[in-house]
Amino acid sequence: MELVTHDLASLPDLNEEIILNFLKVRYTADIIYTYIGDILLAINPFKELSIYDTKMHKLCTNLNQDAPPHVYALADFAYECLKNSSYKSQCCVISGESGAGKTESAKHFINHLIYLCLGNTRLELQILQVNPLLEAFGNATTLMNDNSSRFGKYIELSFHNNKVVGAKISEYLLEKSRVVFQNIGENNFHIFYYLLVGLECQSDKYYLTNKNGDHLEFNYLNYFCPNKISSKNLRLDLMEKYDQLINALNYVAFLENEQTDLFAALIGILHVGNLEFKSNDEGYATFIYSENTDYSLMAIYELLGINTGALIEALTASLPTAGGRDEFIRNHTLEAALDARDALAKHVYSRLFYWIVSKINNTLSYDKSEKSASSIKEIGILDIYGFEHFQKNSFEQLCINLANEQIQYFFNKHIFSLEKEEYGREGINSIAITFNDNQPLLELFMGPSGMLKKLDDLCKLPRANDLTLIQNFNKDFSKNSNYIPSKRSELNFTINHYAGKVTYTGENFLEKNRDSLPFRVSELLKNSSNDIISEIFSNGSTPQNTIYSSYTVCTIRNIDKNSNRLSVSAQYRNSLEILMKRMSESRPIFLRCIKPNSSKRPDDFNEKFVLLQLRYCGVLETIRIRREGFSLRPTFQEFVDRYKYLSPDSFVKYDSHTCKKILETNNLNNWRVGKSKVFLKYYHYEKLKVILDEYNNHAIIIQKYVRVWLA
Ligand code: AOV
Ligand code: MG
Repeated sequence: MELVTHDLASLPDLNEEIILNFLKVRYTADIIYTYIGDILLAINPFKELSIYDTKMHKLCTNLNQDAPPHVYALADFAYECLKNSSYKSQCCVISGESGAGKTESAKHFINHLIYLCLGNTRLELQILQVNPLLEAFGNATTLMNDNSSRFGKYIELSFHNNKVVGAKISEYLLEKSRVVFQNIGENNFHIFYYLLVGLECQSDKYYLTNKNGDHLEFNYLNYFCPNKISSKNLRLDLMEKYDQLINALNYVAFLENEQTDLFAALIGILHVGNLEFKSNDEGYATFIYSENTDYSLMAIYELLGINTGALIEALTASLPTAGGRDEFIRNHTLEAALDARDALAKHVYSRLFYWIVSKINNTLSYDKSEKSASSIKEIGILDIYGFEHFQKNSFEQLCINLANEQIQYFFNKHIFSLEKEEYGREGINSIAITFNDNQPLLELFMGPSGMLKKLDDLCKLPRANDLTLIQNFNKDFSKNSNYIPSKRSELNFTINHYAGKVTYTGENFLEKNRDSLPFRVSELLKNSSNDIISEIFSNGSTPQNTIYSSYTVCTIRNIDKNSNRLSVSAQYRNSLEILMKRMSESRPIFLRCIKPNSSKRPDDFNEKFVLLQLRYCGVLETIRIRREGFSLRPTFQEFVDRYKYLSPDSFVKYDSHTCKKILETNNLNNWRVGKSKVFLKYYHYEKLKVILDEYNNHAIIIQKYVRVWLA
């Protein structure tokens, strides 16, 4: 029962100040990992540390007692459990706010698992290439993180005879609105910038320069242009990322023609963003023909493989009934035409993303008939987008924060319920276990008459709009303490999240939830001459991940008319439920990432900022409960081995009687003895230490006298 000084839960005295100071001292010495019992805390260093090398890989194997707290040690523990215990599946839940270091931790965790397998197989190398690939398509620079994940992912590694035999990725709700719009200071998905630089030598093929040879500027990239990159390093960095991307695509078995179609589709999306419309005298949208838009139409024809005349028609007017049986054509307003244009870009991008994920899954899958299912064990790694709080928060932030609420709920349930269970198992009178339970908030959103249900109901009403939605929210939920109507704007509302209050704007909530693509546009894409585009818009081309199947099948029908298509929030809710179920069937491993400051600076430990995170994510509660309860829990054997000299009896056994005798003889109160462990408070430990030291001093003095006497 040695005091492990890098375990917060075993510090003898605990209050917020001590904990913070403890973490700060470690952080200043570049020790970023600390345990709290079984939970690993990681504080983002925002600088390269030499703690991810072969030496550390070696140190963190076979549950080496000398291994420091480290994400490798956590992976090693999971691997040992896989080898030696009956756990069939485990899942590493990585949480923390945006930019705290979740994605980096996930990569280190997987790297170490692969190291431990030591198979050096092609599959292992392919698994390591998945991250750069997914990050190119699913990550972007935001105000909170230069490499922010704009989708959630759960990577499951399958093991047979302790070797990795396959992997599967499930992805969660990509933030597709980023394709067409980014807030000031933010970027589009990384891939676009890699391509613009990487494909420069093939500008003609991909329509990247105009007839005069000038680089084109794209509306969807806020007119970013490779020509204007002033920093040489940035250009080199983008080029390097492009090379890595090609390498990863080759590794994960994307054929050359697939890569060409994929890049063509992506550049095609950028050209879609350059299509321009204006409103005519009757208030209807008309296409603006100019040299630039003509060029983009040509590019779209070649790259996206669709008839551009039909496209302009489909963007400026729609057929109100399925299949166009009705002769009546409804002209679009300017706003509707721009929405249809952007919907096209968003749908193509998100389906390309799911197509990539399913291709990766195909490559990494294993032949299930060969390996008996019962001997397969799994380790899953969950890396979602962290909690977000911007000045303006929209539907996307709501979905992201909701996923974080769900993970927090899972954490609470596991950590605090486990504590209760241990007391129960040991027959100890229950200790008051209180924590900030966020179940009411989840109910507010996900309950049968919760906010998401209301949102879905209104989406089905043609006359409903964002304002009526918020009015409905205010009417139904104002009495809920987690919902605060806005006094400032009638389109806003505030939610009291576990991580703090966030004000959302209801702007475009209905449309984002409907996520509609005009029927005529989806028909055009279905008949595209770009093989990937026609595949992803065709019937039955459902991504592997079942959660999206309903989405893919339904969007090819007439969106306006079909009623059985699941809304975005309904799909999201389903996918979170599936995820939670999967996680609750696994042994969880918790990794909590903490952001030391909000400006991504190294060597800057902002105490207030850290404290807030420790508070809301339940770390302080965990420690408090351990303190109010019994923070030290040696087994009978550990206790007796250490304190046997303090027993009045010369004959000791590893049982409750001996333990009680030692504690009573030494005048200690308030301890408990369970069925296999002794439950002590930190001051018991201190007192026992003093008594033991006295005993040892006496023993030394006596030995000295005996030696003198014998001499
Ligand atoms: P996130 O995944 O938690 O944010 P990342 O893992 O992307 O955060 O980390 C953000 C940045 O912090 C990285 O790009 C690195 O620069 C730095 N960083 C994180 N961990 C380490 C580490 N162990 N060593 C060195 N630098 C690190 V988000 O995806 O936005 O929720 O949505
Ligand atoms: Mg991330």
